[in-house]
Formats: sequence, C-alpha cells, structure tokens
Amino acid sequence: MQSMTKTALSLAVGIGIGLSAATSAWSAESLEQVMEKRGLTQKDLLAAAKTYTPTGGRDEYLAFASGGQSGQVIVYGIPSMRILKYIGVFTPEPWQGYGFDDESKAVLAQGRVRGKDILFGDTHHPAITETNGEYDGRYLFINDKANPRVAVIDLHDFETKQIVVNPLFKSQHGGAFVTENTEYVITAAQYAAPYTNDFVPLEKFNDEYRGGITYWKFDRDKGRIDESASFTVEAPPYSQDLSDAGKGPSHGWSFTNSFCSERYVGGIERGRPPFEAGCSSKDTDFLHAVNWRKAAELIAAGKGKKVNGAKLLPIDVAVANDVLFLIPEPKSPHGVDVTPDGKFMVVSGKLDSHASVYSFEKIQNAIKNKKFEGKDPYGIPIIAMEDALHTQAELGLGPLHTQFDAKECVAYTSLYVDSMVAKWNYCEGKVLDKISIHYNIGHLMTMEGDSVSPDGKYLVALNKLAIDRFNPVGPLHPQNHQLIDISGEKMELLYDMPLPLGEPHYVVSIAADKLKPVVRYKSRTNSRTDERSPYGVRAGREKTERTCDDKGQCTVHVYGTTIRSHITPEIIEVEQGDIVSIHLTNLERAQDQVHGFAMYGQNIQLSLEPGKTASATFVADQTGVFPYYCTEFCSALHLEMQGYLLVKPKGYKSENLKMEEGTAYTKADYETQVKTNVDTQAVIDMVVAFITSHNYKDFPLVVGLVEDATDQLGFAGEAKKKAEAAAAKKDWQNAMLWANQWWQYQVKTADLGLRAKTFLEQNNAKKVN
Ligand code: CUK
Ligand code: CUA
Repeated sequence: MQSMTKTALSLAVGIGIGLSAATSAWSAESLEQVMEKRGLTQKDLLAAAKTYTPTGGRDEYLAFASGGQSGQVIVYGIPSMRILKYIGVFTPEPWQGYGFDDESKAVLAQGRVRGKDILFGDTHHPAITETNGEYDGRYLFINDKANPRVAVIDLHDFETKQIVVNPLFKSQHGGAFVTENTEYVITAAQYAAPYTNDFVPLEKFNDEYRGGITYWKFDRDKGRIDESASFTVEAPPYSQDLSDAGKGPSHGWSFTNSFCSERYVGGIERGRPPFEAGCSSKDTDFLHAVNWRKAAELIAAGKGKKVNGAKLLPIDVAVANDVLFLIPEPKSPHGVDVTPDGKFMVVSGKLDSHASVYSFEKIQNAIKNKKFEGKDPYGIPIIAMEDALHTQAELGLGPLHTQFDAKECVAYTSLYVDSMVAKWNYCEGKVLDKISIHYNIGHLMTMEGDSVSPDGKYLVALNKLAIDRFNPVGPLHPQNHQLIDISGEKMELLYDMPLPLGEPHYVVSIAADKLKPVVRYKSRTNSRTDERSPYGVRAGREKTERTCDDKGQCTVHVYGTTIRSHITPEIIEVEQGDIVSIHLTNLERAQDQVHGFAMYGQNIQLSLEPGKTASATFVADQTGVFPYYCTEFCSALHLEMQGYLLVKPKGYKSENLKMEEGTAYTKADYETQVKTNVDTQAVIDMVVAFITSHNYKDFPLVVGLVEDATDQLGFAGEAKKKAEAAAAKKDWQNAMLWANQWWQYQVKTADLGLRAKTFLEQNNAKKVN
C-alpha cells in the first residue's frame, strides 16, 4: 500500500483494510449499578426484557393505529412499541410525497366532498382484510368520521390507493369492519341527516333525517372498493355507532349498536336542554341486527332504490324480507364485538356497569318464531332483550370496547370511567382480573383480536389522557398506548408509548410474518395505481418536450431520472406561463435507495422509492431561478444532487453568453485523478476479495449490496471511457471532470462494499459464538 495516493488511502482506512478490527472496551457498569442509578425494580427489568428489542431485532406483531384527527395511520411494532411509519391517508404527508405528487393528489381528490378538497380526516377504526375470518395481511381499511369516507391501503407497499365517499351520509363513525372473507367493508352513519344534500329543517328530523349502514363491496382482485356494487341499508335516525360482522354461524349477518334512539335534537339556543341530556334519557338503545347477505340479494334483484347516486334498501323492504331487527341494549352503548366463534355479540353501555352478551342462536330463534315485543316507530320488529340475552357481567364503570383472548371464553373490556381493563369470562359472565391503566381508556386491542383465532399474548390499552405519564410538552399531550402482558393469569403492565398524533381510536395488529411488503417497485411504477407510469423513462432516454396549443398555452413535460448522485436533467428551461410537469423515475434497484425532489417556491416534494415514477405539475407563473435538489441523504454526494429550473420572461433572447467554469483543470490534474482512481480500484478489489471469500451468498442483504455495487462499478466504467476519450482529444477540462465522476462511482462501490463487509464480519462472528 506504500504507493497509494492520500485519498485512496483514507478510503482504505475508512473501510478497515489492513487494520486489525478494533476491540470494544465494554464498560464494567453492572446491572445492579444501573438499576440503582435509575431507580428500577426487578419488575421493571422483567418488563424491559419483555419489550426491549436489540439492534437489528424484529417485532412479532405489527400494529396499525388510527391517527384520529391527523387523518393518518401509524404503524408500530409489538412488543417493542417502536414507531415504524406514518401512512398519509386523508391528510397530505410530505415525507412520502403524499399530497405533493400528481399521483397521490389524484387519490386525495377522490375524497373531495361536494366539490371541496377535504385535507384532513378523523380516522377511527382500521381493519385488515380477512380470509375465512383470519387476517390475510393484504389490505387495510380505515374510515373518516367527520366526512363519510373509507380509504384502502395496500399492505404490499403501505400506501393509500383509494378513497371513497359515502353519498348518503354526513358523518360515518362506525367503520371500517370487514366480513369474514372481506366481501364487504361495513360503515355506519353516526349523526342522522337527510340523504340528499338539501336543506331540511330539524323539525322534520323524525321523517326526513336518516341513519344507515353501508356495505362497501371490496373487489379482491383489483384491491379496490367497487362503489357500483355497494349498498346501504336504510336505518332510523338513531345514532348508529359501531358495527361488527358475524362470523362462523353468524356469517352473513352484521350488528350495529346505537345511541340517542330517543331521536332527541338539542338546541340550547332555542331554550332546549342539550343533546347530552336528551340522548341519554331512555334506559335502552337499539342493537341493529342485519342480514346483509339477504340485503345484497334484494339489491341485486332490483328491490332497492337509487338515492343521491347510491343504492339504498329502504326500511320497509328490509322489514318485509326479514333483513333488519332491533334488540334493546342498555344505556348509551358504545361498540359491539362478535366473539371469535361467532356465537355471541358483546355490547357495553357507557352509563351501565354491565357488559351484555347476546346470543346469535337466541336471536335467530326469536326471528324464526316471530317472537317480538313490538315495533319501533319505523315498523322494525323489536326482539325482547331477555329473548336475546345470553348473560350479563358487572364489570365496572363505563365499560366500552371488548377484545378477545386465545383462551376460550376470555375477553377484555375497557372501563372508561374506572380507567381499568377487566378480564372476564363471557360464557359464564364472570370477572377474572382487573388492571389499572393511566387514564381513561377508550379502545383496547389484543393480537389479531378481531379474527376467528385471536393470539392473546399482548393487549394494548388506548388511553385518552396522558396527564402525568411523560415529560410535559405543553397543554396538548401525546396519546398513551400502554402495552399489557396477558399471557398469564394476571395482566401485567409492560410499557407506555407516547404517540404524538391525533386521538388513536382503534388499532389492529397482525403477526409480522403474514406481511410481505416489497422492497422496490417494478421499474417505472405509478405507486398509486400500481401500473406502469406513462411518464417513466429508462436511463439514457431522459428528455424534455415543450408543446403549445392553438391558444398559445405551452406545456413542458420533463421525463427525468434520479440515481446516486444526480438528477437528470440538471437544468430545466421554460418560459413564464408554461405548465411544467416534471416526471422523475428513480432508477435505483437497491433496497432503501430513496431519492427525494424538492423545489424552491413551488410546493413540491416527491419521494422516489426504487423503481417509482412520480410527477409534479405546476404553472411557472413567475420568472426566476428555482433551485431543486434531492431531499434524502442518499450518498456522499447527496448535497450535489441538485439542479436549476430557469423561468425566462416570454420572448427572452439568449445574450450569447459563455459558461465560465469556476475552476480550470490541466493535464496534471487529470493524471493525479487517474492515479487516485487506479489506487481506489485496488481497494475495491481487496473488498471484493474479502466478500467473495466469505460465504456472502448466504445473506440476501449482502447479495443485494453486491448487485448494487456491480451496477455502480459499471457506471464507473462508462465514466472512465468518457474521461479517456476527452483526454485523447487533450480536452483536459472534461477529461478531469469525467475522471472525477468515475471516481464518484468508485466511492459508491466502495461504500456498498464496506456495508457488505461489515455485515459479513458481524454475522459470521455471531455464527462462531
Ligand atoms: S370510538 Cu374512540 S373510544 Cu371511534 Cu371506536 Cu370508542
Ligand atoms: Cu438522492 Cu440525495
């Protein structure tokens, strides 16, 4: 190595060639000392050991949490509770380019309500697609309560693909809940309103305001909701709350609880007591039982009607065909949860200390024997509570939502007022255990707890208040997700996770090994449609086209690419008033080799994952100089990954100026650079020798790195040829610059080699141990 140039030598040192591996001096602090210093108990240590995930470790489950008012979905791992991703759903999310590239703007535009952009969502209940009642990990649905919308997220890339708007509802709290084979995604209205967009006075509430339950048809092959095959079952103006789909014996039915069946309309300003007084005066509300399979048949047979462009099954048709029934449920219920075996429905009333367990079999018997205690004002038959009830259990104050364990008959119910979780037996109506949480729990969630075979193991309590749990960060506190170990007889609190987004109403979790997310897109993919983008280009085919229509409006399409460490094109020239559409394809194939694209003054930020094509369209209405650059620190020369948009005044005539280089290079500069490159190549060869002599093919990650390094070395070869061609012409300026570009590719090759080498060293060391 004596003759090595300085730059190549520092590179060699950097990648550890010729140096003995540094031995790490492990600090001698003992576990006891750390415990004492940090005030930890044995119990804390045990909890830490159950959740701590060492570097490189993976979680057993992935959780998808609603982001409440943030309009997003949060992904985190269980048991580590490490946040992995925020998915932009109803809200722009710049890191992912969501709402900033043309492709995702088209998705958000699907969510317009009555012609208006709605750029927030109140997300409540995520649901994973199911096959035979098991989570299959293909898609995730989530509803927007504020605007009656449902989004479809594809779990092959964790991106939002579709938003549908319910044309009948003006709110939609109850959703999303899927049927056993994801035939339908169920949502329910909350605040009754007219189905049309017309003004209807509140005095006509009973006759013209309506609730409803919508069954969105999911097309599994396309991975999209089919609005034309979706329908709504008309419901009285009771505030339909949450639903759950039947399963097993109750497959084909769904259940929706309600509150304010008093049909009270507030109006403090009219001298009337407020909503909260009038909506909780009766002792019971109604559980709605819907035979959705029959409803679908009736719709298919043309028995429905079209209202506001949507298919509706009117109450009278539903009643005449045994589709819709009501069952009283105690005081201001919130939520309904079908047991994993599909035999029972658990409902809890916020103002009643019991959980009520209804029997599907008893409900069916009452229907078969036409045993009803009466009809509601809309003619819907009411099954008496005692004819439908299996058992009730006194759980505590403010019971809300219920989740299930792997153990037979075991359920967990959140107690909002008590700030506790109750573990109980729903077959026998017996409380088994209780644990305090901090504070005011809403939903709770067990692993795969909505499926036909919950895994138990962990429970997450989703708490409304964080008060004293974390370091104060101002009057707005984070949310608090608390992880509880439910594997034993007694529940054990393990961990508090602060979540700094909107209120997380509900979370679903799935065994991580059921998810198979991709690491790259097929070349030139529009990730929002999963089709090849017409705007994608291959390396070397980059181009800029300007066309003008007969009114003189010109449009510039830029078909560009990104690759470490340059954007092609680096200069874009347009005229003031042009519509500019920049389409960039990330040519990278390597895992995690993302580039971004941001531009001054145009509200543009693209995220270009390997293989993706994304576009930004804007009007160049102001003249000027607009730098753009890559927003991901993608490589050593990331800061140099830049360019200029030049917006020229109309009719601008070039002043015949000459580019003046900041630095002029000589033959000697060129030769020094070539020497560095030759030495660098020697370093690369050493790394290659190391990798190829160390069973690298056993590690897919290293194989990927080697592939990428080979690509980079190929680019180095092309630049080398250009350098030599310029040198042959004695064009030392370009010879030197291309020689430098050749070296840049070598550095990238070496960088990848280093990562591969480190990985092999660490993992082979592990094997030896
Ligand atoms: S809701 Cu928030 S605690 Cu929207 Cu499911 Cu019950
Ligand atoms: Cu690409 Cu930074």
